[in-house]
Amino acid sequence: MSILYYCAGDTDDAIYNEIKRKLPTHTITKWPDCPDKSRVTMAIVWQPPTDFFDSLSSLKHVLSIAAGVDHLLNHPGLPEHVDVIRLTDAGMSGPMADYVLYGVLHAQRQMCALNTAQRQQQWQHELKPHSASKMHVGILGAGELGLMAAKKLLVNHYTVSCWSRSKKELRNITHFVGKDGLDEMLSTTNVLVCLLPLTKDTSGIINAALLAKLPSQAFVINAGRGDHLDEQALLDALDSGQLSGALLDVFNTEPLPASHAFWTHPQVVVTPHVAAPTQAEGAVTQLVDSVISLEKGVNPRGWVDRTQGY
Ligand code: NDP
Ligand code: OXD
Repeated sequence: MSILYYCAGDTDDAIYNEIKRKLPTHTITKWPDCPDKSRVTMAIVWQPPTDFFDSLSSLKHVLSIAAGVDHLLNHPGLPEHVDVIRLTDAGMSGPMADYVLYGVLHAQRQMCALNTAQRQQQWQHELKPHSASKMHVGILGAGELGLMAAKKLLVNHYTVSCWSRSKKELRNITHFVGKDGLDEMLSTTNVLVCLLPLTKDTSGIINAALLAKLPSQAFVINAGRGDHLDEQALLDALDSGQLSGALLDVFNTEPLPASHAFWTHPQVVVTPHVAAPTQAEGAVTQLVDSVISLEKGVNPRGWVDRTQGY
């Protein structure tokens, strides 16, 4: 069994070294070092370079060191027959739920307006917090991350709805499916949270038409992928007062270009794709379990449906 590893931006090799320690009898090499590419049957990757898959003629499985697999499914070199496995939770749901709660609190406490008032040295005593139960949070995506965020918000007394592709019974959460369901959810959503995977169906979903369906002065949190959002439409909606603010972790171009309007916009909070970073311990446990399952011919957690794109 020969495994090829590549993790863009990895500075300390913690995941690589730990996988090697836990799989001592496997040949694991870090791209581009690989004595015999034709023997590689598995790859463990995050954002592999364009020529990563060249000459991997025996490759069967690709394991993503991330929950999202758009970096793989949009890769021009990914062979069609190869199975893709992603991280599911692996310690990321908790930090993501915290991030969403932070954004909802930002909206509830009117922090965008208060920050502006502070910079202008204005004592705006009328900028009082909204009541939690009257804050309707609508989450796009009811998967590992969306549901954990929903539960955290419920504990904090917010009114929570979720939208997903398949129907679900969720306790204390109003659940919507389909286009009509989405429109119904949007009509009462004060804080819209995007925790969808990026697929052909979800790309550009947060556009001008969708934003216009939200109540006036709504707030947007995007921690899914940058391409879920039409960035100009968001700026226009902020300018018109349709939106009161946004918390954004992911962008059309990452790192966010220095000239981008988001950096200095008083109603936008920018975070550099750190809402829920891959947690080394959880990731290694899941990646190693997946390798062992695949060797036994058992499908691991996180099996990606390549036709659906997630
Ligand atoms: P899951 O696959 O567990 O959940 C995805 C959810 O999206 C599911 O509920 C699914 O519906 C729903 N969905 C997919 N396509 C559609 C559609 N066309 N219409 C309606 N609903 C749809 O993914 P995770 O929760 O683990 O992760 C979600 C995304 O979060 C990742 O793909 C990644 O892009 C992003 N992410 C961002 C991070 C960050 O730090 N910013 C960190 C980790 C992940 P159904 O339940 O019916 O299948
Ligand atoms: C992920 C991410 O998809 O970190 O895991 O964005």
